[in-house]
Amino acid sequence: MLRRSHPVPAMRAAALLLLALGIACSLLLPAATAATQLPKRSASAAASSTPTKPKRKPASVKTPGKKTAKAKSQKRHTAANATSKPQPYDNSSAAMQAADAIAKAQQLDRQWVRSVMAQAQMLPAVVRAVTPPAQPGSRNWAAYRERVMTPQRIALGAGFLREHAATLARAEAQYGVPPAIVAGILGIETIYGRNMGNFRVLDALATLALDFPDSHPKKTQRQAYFLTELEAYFAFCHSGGYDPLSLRGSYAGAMGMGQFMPSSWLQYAVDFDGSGRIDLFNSPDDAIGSVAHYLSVFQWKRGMATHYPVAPGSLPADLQALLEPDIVPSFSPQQLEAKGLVLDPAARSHPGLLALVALPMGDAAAPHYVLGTDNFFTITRYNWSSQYALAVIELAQAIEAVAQLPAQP
Ligand SMILES: [Ca+2]
Repeated sequence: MLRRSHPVPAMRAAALLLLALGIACSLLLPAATAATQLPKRSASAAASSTPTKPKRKPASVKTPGKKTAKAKSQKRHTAANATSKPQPYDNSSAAMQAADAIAKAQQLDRQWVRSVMAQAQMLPAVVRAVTPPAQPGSRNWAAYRERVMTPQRIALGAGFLREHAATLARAEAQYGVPPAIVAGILGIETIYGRNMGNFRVLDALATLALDFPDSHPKKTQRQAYFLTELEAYFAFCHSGGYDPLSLRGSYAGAMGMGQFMPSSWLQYAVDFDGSGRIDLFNSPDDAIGSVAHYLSVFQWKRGMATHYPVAPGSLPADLQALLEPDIVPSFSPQQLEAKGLVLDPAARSHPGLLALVALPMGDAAAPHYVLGTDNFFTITRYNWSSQYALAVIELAQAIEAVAQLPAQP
């Protein structure tokens, strides 16, 4: 699902070349970032609220130039948004212009791209999925946690840890990411590959690239992002030998066990089972290696804690300065103490900067706070949400605890 992003202050902003996209990060740049306005998107199939997958920024896609017929077809499609039936793009000049731009940018056969685009459909369900609710609810960490931390997800995760222990250990040795964190991400995203999404990826991306809802406050940015993902999708299918008409994923076009967007698949996925091909749909090994590689690229630090608890009574009266950097680790333990926060011994000796992360608990209760480390921030590069990151971490802890119990016969 599309998630809301945290406004990451520009201070530490540095690298993700996200430019126009909405969600994705781009070239392996480290994370600091310009996330300010970029939402992360991710559209996880299984998680319920927000995650989107990481992604990099795509090479530029040409915006279709001519506008005459385009305006007409856009009008037609906009009208179609109100209907509940899929609308084919075969007579859409905007779709054909996008196809031509994609073919040119990726040096693909123009007729092939056009013929595929002509078979794409505008899906009203996808438009609805990204349309802001008339009455936005307030975020509630407790409710989100309850929704994703189900006994089934924990039990299946313990089984996943055991079954793939060797591969997870190999990924940790190579990339430094603990097995349970990798499993936690796959668990939140798709329940370990059990729910990878059932939208045709072509339709989802075409819909978001061509018919993104006008009511979304970041429509321009998001639509541009999805156009780049649509372009990446064609490149991905062409280079990987996939039929663009057959792949299925989330409503945002995220694919496979780890819900990688096309650009992320192209950039960060790895062949971890040595088959000679990257298959995030059917190869748990490739999914494990790819998730660990992604986190590694985004600066996962081997052996570092993800966060430290914050006792309710340990907060100073004035939190403004502490919360200003949001989830970007910006304060040393000593600086936090100087600002009035009471740290436990582990946090006090943390070798790096920390962020005071507030997780809203709805309108009625005070937020839940944790001190996030650089590794907490890295998890949010997978999906730009502190709720998502803490859910991954807590699921990881839970499945690790269950996996260590004697195996059931
Ligand atoms: Ca493989």
